[in-house]
Amino acid sequence: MFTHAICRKPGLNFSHGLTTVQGVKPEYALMMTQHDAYVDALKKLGLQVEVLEPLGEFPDAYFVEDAAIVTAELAIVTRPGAKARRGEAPALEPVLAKYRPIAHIEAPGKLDGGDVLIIGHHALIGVSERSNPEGAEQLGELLEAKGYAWTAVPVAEGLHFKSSVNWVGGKYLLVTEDFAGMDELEGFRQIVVDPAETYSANVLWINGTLLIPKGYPLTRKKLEALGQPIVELDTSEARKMDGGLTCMSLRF
Ligand code: CIR
Repeated sequence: MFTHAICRKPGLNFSHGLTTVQGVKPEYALMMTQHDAYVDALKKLGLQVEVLEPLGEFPDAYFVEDAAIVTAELAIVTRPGAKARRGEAPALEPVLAKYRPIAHIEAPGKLDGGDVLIIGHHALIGVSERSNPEGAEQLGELLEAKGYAWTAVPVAEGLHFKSSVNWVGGKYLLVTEDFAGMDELEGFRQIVVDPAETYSANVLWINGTLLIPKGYPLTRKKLEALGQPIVELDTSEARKMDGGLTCMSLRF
């Protein structure tokens, strides 16, 4: 169960962040409305949410998930794979230090929290364009020292591992077709997202409720079968910046 979350408000410059999405204009006012609704949803689910101010020269900094990994035992300050985002991680350190002892991913390791999915005491660590094998290994060793097992997973599609694979409770993972049936995911039951709705693989389990992006009815239907409460949140503006529900908070 989670008791806390850390979020960061998007800045006026949020549309200057990294993105592969072309031809659509992100709207600041709408982004803020959607971010407020996201924070409210976390609070309604019982979390104490610390909302940080925008981080001036880092327009992607509200995607706080990438700059750290927080477990029950420690907080690991990452070394984000995109150079333009690297300064976001040290800026989070004093905040995290209020809650947990701190560890770091060191060069040449690169790691984004969006590539890390921890389920119980097992970490799936994506090796992607942003996270390299050294980063995965460093995180794996830090976690092993605390009693976790870990598996590296190649991420050939999508920005991060969690763009395509997320835990939805029990033994279930929600996965895109590209990841369905992968050896590294053995032992989990897989709910496969319809190819027309791949973005909706990025869902967020909070204490028995599933937060899902608004507008993906096929995924909603598949998840309803699990019998958990579902809350839909509009993520249209984060999506324009290649982000989604998991990216906008650290939960612990
Ligand atoms: C980036 O390209 O780094 C940001 N615009 C999006 C990061 C999304 N984060 C995530 O999936 N954990």
